[in-house]
Amino acid sequence: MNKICYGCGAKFQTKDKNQVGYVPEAKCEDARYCMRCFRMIHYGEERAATTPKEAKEIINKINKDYRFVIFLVDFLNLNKEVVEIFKSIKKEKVLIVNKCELMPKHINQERVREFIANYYGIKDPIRLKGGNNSHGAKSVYNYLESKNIHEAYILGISNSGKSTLINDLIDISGSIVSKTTVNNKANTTLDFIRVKLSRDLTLIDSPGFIINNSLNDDTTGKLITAYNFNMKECETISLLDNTYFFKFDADTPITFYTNLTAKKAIKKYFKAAPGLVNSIEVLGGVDLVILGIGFISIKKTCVITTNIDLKHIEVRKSMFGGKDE
Ligand SMILES: Nc1nc2c(ncn2[C@@H]2O[C@H](COP(=O)(O)OP(=O)(O)OP(=O)(O)O)[C@@H](O)[C@H]2O)c(=O)[nH]1
Ligand SMILES: [Mg+2]
Repeated sequence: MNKICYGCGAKFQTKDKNQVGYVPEAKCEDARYCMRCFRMIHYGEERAATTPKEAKEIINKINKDYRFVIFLVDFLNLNKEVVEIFKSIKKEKVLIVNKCELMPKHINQERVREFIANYYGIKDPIRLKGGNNSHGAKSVYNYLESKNIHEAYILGISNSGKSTLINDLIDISGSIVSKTTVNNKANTTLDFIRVKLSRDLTLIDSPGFIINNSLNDDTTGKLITAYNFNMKECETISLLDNTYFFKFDADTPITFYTNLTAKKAIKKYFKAAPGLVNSIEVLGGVDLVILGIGFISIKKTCVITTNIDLKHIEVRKSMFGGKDE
């Protein structure tokens, strides 16, 4: 049997219900989707795959190919590792920073684009896209048309919206081909899926890259929310129902951006917080990027102590600006 699932790209198999690509023997002839995708599409089930495809395997394949690359990351998950993966793709490519409609409304997106190019040293074109609807996808469609690109890979970080983009482009092009599976958990797409939208445009969906030092293996892609706090000297905040703690040694306003849901995404914490053994000194106007969780924008210079191992944290200049000394 050589068929692959239109939803996730896994090869069909009829032997093991618990492995990817399973379809019941009786349905095998006509099935377009494996059981896992069928259940995600029709019953809204959220199921992560057990083992994501290796980043190296994807990059090697792409670098041997001739096609253009569209690379997606959502602005919440932009970090050095993602940029390194992007730069390791030695092809003509464009970086699409997605879910930008969720940025605070006062943010000048053109400045964010310039910031990303300068701070991360990206020479390739960068485009900000927002909205999982045809409006956001139309700009990508127009871009491909203007560059005369007829075939492209859609690569990027898991859960960044690659399959959604393909489905929106299917709608825009008026094609009736089967849609790919979209889900708010990571690792939905399991292998490459070639989608021929028209005579002039073929796109290839791909499994997402997973961030190595991510603190979160349940990247449920809910809405990104911004939480504002005024920290006073020696106050502590706890994140995500008392999982992570940050103590500030000086007064500073902060904003925490995350798409993770918790009863208390962030709150002030007045007891002695456990495990505050790692400290970082930051200047005003930086983001503390907590891999897999989001980022905290910090306005003023301070020393922060935390229970998080520093390999999960990156300090960068603030993406949205706003030093407040
Ligand atoms: N807010 C917002 N959500 C989006 C956007 N694009 C996609 N999403 C949501 O992000 C989640 C992941 O979308 P997918 O298209 O499955 O992401 P993917 O990159 O294909 O993920 P994998 O196949 O797991 O690598 C879904 O809940 C989408 O509805 C966007 O532009 N804005
Ligand atoms: Mg996908």
